[in-house]
Amino acid sequence: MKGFVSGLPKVELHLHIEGTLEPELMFALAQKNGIALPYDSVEAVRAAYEFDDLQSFLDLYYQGAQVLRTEQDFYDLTYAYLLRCKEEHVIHTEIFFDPQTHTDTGIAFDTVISGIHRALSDGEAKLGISSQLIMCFLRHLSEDAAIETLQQALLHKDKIIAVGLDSSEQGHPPEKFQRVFEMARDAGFLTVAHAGEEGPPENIINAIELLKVSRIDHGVRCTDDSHLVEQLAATNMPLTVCPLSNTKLKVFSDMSEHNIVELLDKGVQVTINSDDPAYFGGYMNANFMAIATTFDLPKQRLAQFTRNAIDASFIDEVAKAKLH
Ligand code: ES4
Ligand code: ZN
Repeated sequence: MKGFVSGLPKVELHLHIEGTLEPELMFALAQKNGIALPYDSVEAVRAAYEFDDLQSFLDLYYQGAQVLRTEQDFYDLTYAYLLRCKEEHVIHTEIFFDPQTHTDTGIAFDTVISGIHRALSDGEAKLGISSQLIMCFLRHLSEDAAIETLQQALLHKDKIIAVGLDSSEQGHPPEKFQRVFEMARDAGFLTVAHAGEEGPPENIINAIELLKVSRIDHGVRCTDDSHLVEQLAATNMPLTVCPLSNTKLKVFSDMSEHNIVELLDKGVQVTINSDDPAYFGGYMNANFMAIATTFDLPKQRLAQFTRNAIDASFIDEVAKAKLH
């Protein structure tokens, strides 16, 4: 099974680039940039990665991201992830970045996007990995802050395919961002949103109806509403599911409790993704293996996750047909 999963071509649709910051690079960048970390060693960082819920993770994730200061830092972070993609047969990836995490501490938007974009160009040229970039608004911050971020993104429209919504779902529902998402769509961006990760099914419904998303990120709590599950299946609304993230953040108490196979059986267009692999203990192959072994899935059904991801991707239709 390991050989099959490893060799299976994979498409990743839910990956936060700041969540690929491995402790080794975190330490190296902290030292280079003269930033103090509250850990003595790489091992101590890894030992701190025990989470109770989404917020307990986000606190460490935002802290870790502060070691990223220069264009080269963003390049190195992104290129390291792409090398991992190459190793794991990820042929296409759609990457989230959180500009506000950096601009709020004085790093220029241009610095962030230039470093990431230069790495993606090199990844395409040298590694043959295609990619797209999705800019996320931090939902715990204000609508005005999101609008300001959108304005900065307009100068880089050629590098960004879609906008998304991440961070703390509780208390920050999709409707808070209805206007900025409308502005983004008017400017030509596609939209996605994290919804139904910790929050209720209504957040999924509102992301679809009010934010007009092309995909739901996570969405696993849709099973609290059987009518919604039927609707997701009937409308081919993709869910970018992240198995190891969900167990690490206690969305499910154990992988055996995960509902991805139930959703697959019900005809929902579910995909497997790694979310924040440096924090959650594994990249794409580890996420596929967790589901394959827990549910004893045959190869054909595992390959369906890749077919779903190709269909759900923002690759143009001609290139999609070639991948199938
Ligand atoms: C995230 Cl797992 C998850 N959920 C919401 N926002 C996030 N940002 C980075 N990882
Ligand atoms: Zn996520």
